[in-house]
Amino acid sequence: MKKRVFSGIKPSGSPQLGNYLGAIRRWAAEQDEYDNVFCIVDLHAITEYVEPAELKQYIREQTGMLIASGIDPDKSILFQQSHVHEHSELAWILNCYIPMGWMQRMTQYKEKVEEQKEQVSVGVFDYPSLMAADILLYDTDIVPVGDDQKQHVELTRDVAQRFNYIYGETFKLPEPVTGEVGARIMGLEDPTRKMSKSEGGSGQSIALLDSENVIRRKIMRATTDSQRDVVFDESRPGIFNLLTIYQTITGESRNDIENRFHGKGYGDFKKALGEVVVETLHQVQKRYAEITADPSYLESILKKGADKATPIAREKLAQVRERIGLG
Ligand code: ATP
Ligand code: LTN
Repeated sequence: MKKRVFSGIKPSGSPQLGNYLGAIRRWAAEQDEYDNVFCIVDLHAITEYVEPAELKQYIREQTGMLIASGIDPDKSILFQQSHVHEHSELAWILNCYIPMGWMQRMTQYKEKVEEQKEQVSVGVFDYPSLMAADILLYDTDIVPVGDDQKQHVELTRDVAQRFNYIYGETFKLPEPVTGEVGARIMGLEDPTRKMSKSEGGSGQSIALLDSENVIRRKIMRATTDSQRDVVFDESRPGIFNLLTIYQTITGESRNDIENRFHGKGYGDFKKALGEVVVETLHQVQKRYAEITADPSYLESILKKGADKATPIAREKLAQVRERIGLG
């Protein structure tokens, strides 16, 4: 039997290069090895305000991008979180087994509190519980995530263990798996913050749907430093990040890349990087345009995905309810 993979992506903005290199591309490449469940986590997206029309659009973009990047909806289950009500019900149940202290230690939550203070929503605080529900409903073995999400998967394991301890074996303990290269693509303007869909100015991230010119321009303007050598030096976060993007896309070794750009300056390297990124995204964009030409196609995919996910989630939730005494 194949191991089950579960992963989620938030429709909180237009998908960006970090999502593609750190997550989507790998999900697609490893699709045949696993039994996959990919979820557009719309209930996670609303933990921070999104305009309703934009949310709809982002859900479409995210779904279209996954398919354009090679996720095959006949091989993998691809669905929208809120279509399967069991996710929110299990999240509530798990809430009752998660101590406040565990949640208060979550880095992502702490960062949001720093920005938003008391205005931070209860949804942001409770986010990891819903994420744990997503994962645990499907007897997940592996959760491929970027570095930023590891802590949430650890919390998922902790609450699963606690529940199993009280009520007997119910949940499988998932393993977080991060790629070695590309697990954390940083922003172009501020390379000390990660590239993200929802944060930073428009020059911070490369959207997967950015035009060729915009991609080239953003890369040419990316923050570097006053040195010249194109080398992987972690103390120079700007050029280090650009080199990491290059390495992730081409799969070449650091040595080979440094040799290629030996004696050349940042400008030459940025031009080459622009070409590589444009080339990669061109394929995805072409496929995306084909998929979205039929407006009902994505809806029908999500409907089919929910039909496949629901019986799995329903069975697990019924077991949980029974164990607790709600059944
Ligand atoms: P947001 O800006 O709303 O926080 P995000 O762009 O960080 O969104 P998510 O939807 O939270 O993206 O994450 C989808 C997947 O992409 C996750 O597996 C996440 O770890 C990965 N990911 C997100 N940003 C990066 C990044 N900069 N580098 C590598 N992987 C990333
Ligand atoms: N929190 C994740 C998105 C997410 C997820 C999940 C990832 C929600 N539920 C379940 C893996 C498994 C994020 O921000 N990237």
